[in-house]
Amino acid sequence: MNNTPKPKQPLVTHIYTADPSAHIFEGRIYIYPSHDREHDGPDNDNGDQYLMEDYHVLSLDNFDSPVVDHGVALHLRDIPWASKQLWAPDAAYKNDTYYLYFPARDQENNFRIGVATASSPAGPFVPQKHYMEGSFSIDPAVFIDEDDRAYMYFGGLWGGQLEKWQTDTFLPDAEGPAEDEPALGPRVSLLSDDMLSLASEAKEITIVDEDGNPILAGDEDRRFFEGPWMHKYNGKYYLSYSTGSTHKLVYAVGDNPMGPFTFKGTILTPVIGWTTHHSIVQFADKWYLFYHDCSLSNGVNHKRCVKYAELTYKEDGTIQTIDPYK
Ligand code: FUB
Repeated sequence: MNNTPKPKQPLVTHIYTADPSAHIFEGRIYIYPSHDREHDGPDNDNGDQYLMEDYHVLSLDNFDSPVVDHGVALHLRDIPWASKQLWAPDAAYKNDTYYLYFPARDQENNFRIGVATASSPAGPFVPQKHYMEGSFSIDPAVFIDEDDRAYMYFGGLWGGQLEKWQTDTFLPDAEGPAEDEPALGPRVSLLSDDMLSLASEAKEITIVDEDGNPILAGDEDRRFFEGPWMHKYNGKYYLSYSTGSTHKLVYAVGDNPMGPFTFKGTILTPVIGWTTHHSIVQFADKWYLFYHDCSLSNGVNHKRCVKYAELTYKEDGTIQTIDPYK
C-alpha cells in the first residue's frame, strides 16, 4: 500500500511509472500509466530505452486516500500481435465494458495500436488478437463526447514513427516536413460502437496560430510532437500535447473534436527528463493534470514517476501555466 499522494510528488515509488492517463470510473480516480523497466540498453532518439512489458493500473478514492497498485493488468506475452515496447496507454468505458488502448511494436517492428477489454476498471484486460486495423504510430487517447461518439487521438514523431505514415503505407525512409512547412498533426479517428475498431480513416488534425496560419514544423515550441489528449471545458474542445524537443505540455482550443484547433499556450513547463506526457481530468469540482518526470531516478530518462497537480482555468477559458517545481 502506498501513502496518500501529495501534489507534484511521485504517486508511487515502488515501481517506475510514466504517461499517466487518468479517468474517473465508478466514482474513483483510476490511472493508466506506462510501467518503466530498469535495463542497461541504449538510450536514443528512437526511444529504444522505453522497453516496457506490462501495464499496472493505479487507483485512489480521492486525493486524501492512499494509492492502490492493482498489479499487472496486461502483459506483452499475452498480446499475440505485439513484439515489444508497450508505450503510453489510455482507457475508456462504454457498453458496460472497460477498454484499454495501447501502442506496441508489431512483428514487423512498426508501432500499431491495440485494444483490450475488462469487466473492471482495474483489469485484468484481455487483448484482441490483432491490432486495430488502420492504426499506426503511438499514444492513443480516447475521448467520448456528450453525444456518445468516441474518438481516438494518436501519433508521435521520431520513435513514434508518425513521419513514416504520411501516405497509406509505412515508408521507412520518410522524413518530416521542412522547417518552413506545416508541422505534422496528430491523427484522429472515430471509433466503432463496440469500441474495438476504427470507424473512420485517420484524419490529420490542423493546429493553427492566432492568425489562422498552420503551426510550422520548425516552430518546436508549439508544434505537435506526441502524447495528444482531448478534454472538453465549457463547450470547447481542448487538444493538448507534448512538444518533444522543447519539453513542454501545450494546448490548442477548437469548436469541433476533429479540429481545427487554435494554439493557446503552455500547460506545464519542462520537467526533469526528456519526455513529458499528461492527461487532464475533472474530479468533483476541480480539474487535475497528471504528468510524469524523472525525479525518482535523478534524471534517468526511462525511469519515470507519475505525479499530479491542480489545473486552473482563467475566466477567458485559458489555462494557468503550471511550474512542476514551485
Ligand atoms: O513512454 C514511452 C513514450 O515516451 C510515450 O509513448 C511517449 O509519449 C513518451 O512519454
